[in-house]
Amino acid sequence: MEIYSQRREKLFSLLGDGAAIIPSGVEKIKSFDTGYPFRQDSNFNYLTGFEEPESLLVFCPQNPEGKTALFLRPKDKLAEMWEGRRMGLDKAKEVLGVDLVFSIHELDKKLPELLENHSKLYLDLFSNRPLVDKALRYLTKLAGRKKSKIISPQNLINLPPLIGSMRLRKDATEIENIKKAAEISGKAHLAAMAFAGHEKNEYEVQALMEYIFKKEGSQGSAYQSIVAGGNNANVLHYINNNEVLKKDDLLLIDAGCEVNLYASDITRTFPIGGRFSAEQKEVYQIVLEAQKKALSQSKIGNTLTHNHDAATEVLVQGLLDLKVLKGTLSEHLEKQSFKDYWPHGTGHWLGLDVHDNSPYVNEEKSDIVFEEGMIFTIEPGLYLPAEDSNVPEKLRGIGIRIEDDVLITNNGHEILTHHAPKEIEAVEEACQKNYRDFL
Ligand SMILES: [Mn+2]
Repeated sequence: MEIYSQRREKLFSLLGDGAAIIPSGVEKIKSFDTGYPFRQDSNFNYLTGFEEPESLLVFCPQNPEGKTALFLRPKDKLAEMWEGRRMGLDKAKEVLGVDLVFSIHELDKKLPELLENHSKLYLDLFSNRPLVDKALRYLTKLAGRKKSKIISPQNLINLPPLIGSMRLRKDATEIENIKKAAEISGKAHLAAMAFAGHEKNEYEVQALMEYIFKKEGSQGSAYQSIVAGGNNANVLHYINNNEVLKKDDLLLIDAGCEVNLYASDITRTFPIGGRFSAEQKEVYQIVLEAQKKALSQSKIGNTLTHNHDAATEVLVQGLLDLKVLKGTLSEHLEKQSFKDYWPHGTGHWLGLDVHDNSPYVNEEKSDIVFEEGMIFTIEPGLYLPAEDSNVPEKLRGIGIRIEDDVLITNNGHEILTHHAPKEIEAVEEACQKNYRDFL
């Protein structure tokens, strides 16, 4: 709990005399009266460690009774019998280390009082409209009391970038969680390589991996698994995962689990029949080399753009060598005329969110520079759709991406997803193993 209170102190220093409200995640209906599994909001978790829905954290540094307040569900014997235990107000105050606790049912009454005498209010302005509307109603009420000498917030400021900047550098516990998630995901990818084969279905491979995610102690997938055989790999967010695999195709799998809400994000591409064909090998080597080039840029002082430029140069030269593109490297780089085959970025921040909600540029609009403790992905790919007549015939239908999770260290970087092989020989070897050894 110490770590959460340190984070709150850090956020206070960024808020100055402003107040802030951070709501928990919301339970979402799947159909009629059945819900999706609840997932706590990442920022709320980052600042409290509290797992329950229907909660709201308030920073109110000008409030004389206490500068942090938590609204949460009160104890309720009947509700708890149906839906599960609640921490309750008294225990929450003791365990979570906040100054004040209130029932969530008192929100309309208490929250406006807590916001008094703050000149500005920080909250998520862009992805939680009901909260913004509610806050505006409270502030309208406060602003109406003109003779009361209460200062009421006159400025609304978007909060997530502030917390996002704190979340850029991971502390030891966060790194440990991501490492654990990466290790479990790596094991699932190894099992998938051993298991996949001719006439198996994509969903069988998905089910095996997600079984391993849970069995090994993660809470499950960090994002929807992509299990894409053959030409399906050329649909970047292919999540249907319901087609039959063919032995001469490749299988692209982008799947990772989360541990204590921290994500891992791995992509591997391997031959369903166990051996790469000459053409598949050729394309694979280009993507692998691009990935290594980007990795070599991953050190303190560089940026994600260094990684992207390094990977792009290798990929575009590869597209020229494969005769998918014609012309010169420099003209394609200048015109960015490779996007049909290399359409996405090389990486993103990784953390509580798989695409971690942290800034990519600073206030001067220049790239965020790598510092020790930052974690991101490196995921170059080449996509050569079966339908594209500009692609040499023997290459059509090949789609390859290789993705690792990378931690910046004081002397370079550490690859957190090293458990899943990516060298051609090691991948082919993994395809020969017995998947039962991973269960
Ligand atoms: Mn990714």
